[in-house]
Amino acid sequence: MDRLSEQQWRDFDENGFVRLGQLLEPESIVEFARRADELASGTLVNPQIQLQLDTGGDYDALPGVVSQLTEGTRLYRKVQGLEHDELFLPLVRHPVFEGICARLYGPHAPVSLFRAMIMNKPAGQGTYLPWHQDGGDVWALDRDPLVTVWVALDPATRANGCLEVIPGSHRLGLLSERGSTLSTEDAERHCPADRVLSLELEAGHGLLLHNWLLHRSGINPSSQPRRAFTACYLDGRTRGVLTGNHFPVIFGRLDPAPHHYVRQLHVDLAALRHAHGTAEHYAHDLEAEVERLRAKLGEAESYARSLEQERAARLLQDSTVPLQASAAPRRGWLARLRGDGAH
Ligand SMILES: O=C(O)CCC(=O)C(=O)O
Repeated sequence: MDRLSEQQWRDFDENGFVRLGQLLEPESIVEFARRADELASGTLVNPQIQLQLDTGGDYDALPGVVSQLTEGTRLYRKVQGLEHDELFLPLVRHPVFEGICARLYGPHAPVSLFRAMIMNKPAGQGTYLPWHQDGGDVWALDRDPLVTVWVALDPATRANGCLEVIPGSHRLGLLSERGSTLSTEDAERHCPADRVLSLELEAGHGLLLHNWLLHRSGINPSSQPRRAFTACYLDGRTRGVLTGNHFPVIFGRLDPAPHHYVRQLHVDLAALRHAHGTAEHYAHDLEAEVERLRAKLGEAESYARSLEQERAARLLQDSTVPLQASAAPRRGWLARLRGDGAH
């Protein structure tokens, strides 16, 4: 696993970004840039890739991502989903990026990919990207992503819309819960002109960016496109809050078995289901018993009424009929009530 030097890590901690030096050979740069253009222009079709058109300036006018642009166009802003492209996948898995993720998320943490894309500023066009941070509620994740890499596929210069950053601004944390684009007040307060640093970069060179670093980029009035590969890596346990799903794991392995806490919940649920079944059964038995006793009570009441009538009739007749004569039916009823007689 390739490693950054301790000095690079100190610079990253201090500034929120660090230069990674040359990561790509000239031949690979040409291949990657060509591939991005082919995917955007439709020469190469991959249904798992998403594309976004450049606006020529206005960030608020950006269209959504689509799977196809006008055939042959070079006026694209984004090619996204590059983990699904066989040429780009090895770049997504670059050993330098693996070492960075191991240092930031821990050597045993699985690491997943939020997105891998080409950000393009077409020659003579480009879309402004206002001051922002890469995190917050708009990202709809259950934990904050920390790390993004950015690799120039063309020389990135002030003239063609290179990245601009406020060094050290990652130490502010996320400026709003919502995240992403800064409010006008925050941009005025934290991004004064004298603190803005343009990160010019040679083609094939890379940057490591903390996701909370305040950054932006401008348009590209030059005659050359400004294409860059960028990838944001997540702690592999991260889930999207809208889907509950994990993201594709790039480094390490995410144990597919549920967490032991979730397993225990399943055990508890099974025990509760069993107890619920037993209680329901017992309740049915009790209800049946109540019905049986109600029926007996009805019988007893009607027998009591018949005795009352008999007594009243006897009184009327002033009869001397011996008591034993009416005992037999009573014994029969008592036997039924106890349940020891024939029904
Ligand atoms: O490439 C650019 O101009 C901006 C990229 C960016 O802001 C990002 O990847 O978060």
